[in-house]
Amino acid sequence: SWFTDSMREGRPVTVETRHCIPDTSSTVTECSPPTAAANVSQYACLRRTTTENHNKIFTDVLEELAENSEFNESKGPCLAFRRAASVLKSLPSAVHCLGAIQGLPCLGEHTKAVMEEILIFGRSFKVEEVQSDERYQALKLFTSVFGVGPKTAEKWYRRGLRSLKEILAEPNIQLNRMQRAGFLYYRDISKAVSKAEAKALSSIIEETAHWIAPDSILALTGGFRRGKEYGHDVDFLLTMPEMGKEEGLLLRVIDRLRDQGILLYCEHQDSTFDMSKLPSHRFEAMDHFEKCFLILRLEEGQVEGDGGLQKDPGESRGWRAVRVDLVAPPVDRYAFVLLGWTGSRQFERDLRRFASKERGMCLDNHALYDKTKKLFLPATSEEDIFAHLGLEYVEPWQRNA
Ligand code: DCT
Ligand code: MG
Repeated sequence: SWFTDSMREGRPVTVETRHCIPDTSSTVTECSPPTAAANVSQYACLRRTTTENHNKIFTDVLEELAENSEFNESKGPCLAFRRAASVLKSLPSAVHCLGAIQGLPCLGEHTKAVMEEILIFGRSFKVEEVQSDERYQALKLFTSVFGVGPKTAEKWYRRGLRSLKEILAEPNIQLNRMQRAGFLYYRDISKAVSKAEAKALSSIIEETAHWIAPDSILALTGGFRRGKEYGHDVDFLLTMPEMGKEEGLLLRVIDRLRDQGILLYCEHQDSTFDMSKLPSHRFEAMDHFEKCFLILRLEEGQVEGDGGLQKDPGESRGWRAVRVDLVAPPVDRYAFVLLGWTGSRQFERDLRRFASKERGMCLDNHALYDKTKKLFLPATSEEDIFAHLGLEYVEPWQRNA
């Protein structure tokens, strides 16, 4: 209906030539055969998704619609759009007609209507409507500031504020410390972090951690572990080979970064982890391990190879600010934290959903619990966890769901 509304309103239409006219009723059979739809699972942990996305023209739009639903607190539609995008990301080739998606899981009516618009017109009027919406624009802008979530963004929007400038000029708004840092380094931290920059930061943190404890263990997690070229931050896991020895390590690393003059901002959270309180029954987005959210200063000379430091053209300063997250669990939780922090978010969501729905198990960043046998399943590697779940191992670079 969005699509017919747009036509009725006489909006300009660009028709792109496609392999077939995406009319589901008659031309389906003229399309290239469906992308082995029967083999595509509804669970991202049963799919392999590399960073090579052949269906970006659809997934970008669907993710934007998901974000809009999130702002409207429409949880169902939000999840539906995210699941649909995730399925399309796993396909080995581009979808050229609706026939090719027949039988694929998680593609609902709304998603199909959006895809149809894109196939016929090369654009989505639905998403253009969202993009031109004043509230969506404001919430997207406000939540792009480090430390600003949808709740705060909504509050500012309701006060009639529309730009970052207006927020900074409003005397009655009390920004917290994180938000002040978010505004202060906005230009830098809203720019993507490159793989070369992530590598440089790995070296810095590794050197710092080893200077404090030569046997400390540092692992890259998040998008860069999945092989992404760019990310919004760099995520690490830090621990010690002996249980309990990780206590105090993170604070010492932070102190050392400060002494080196590269700590621009630090929010440290103490551990609230208590094994005796597991398994937790309500779903928790975040884990209870000690962690910190940092902004670090990265020097030009520290970044090797292609492009060097990511900065604006004409920017003369030889450094940039970068967001870095560190989590420091006890070593017996290593595998669960590594798996949880490697993502992607959609992959993690489906891994937990699969564990619960298909195996009667409860998985989070702390542990894997068998609800039938009423016992915790130990793991020292990610492979152990996949094996407990009866899943084929999925490499980090195949988890870009
Ligand atoms: N994570 C999660 N649930 C959350 C937050 C994070 O499961 N509420 C996991 C998934 C990925 C990992 O932690 C790191 O989070 P991000 O840095 O936000 O994700 P990313 O995949 O590294 O993406 P980006 O490249 O944008 O940093
Ligand atoms: Mg990340």
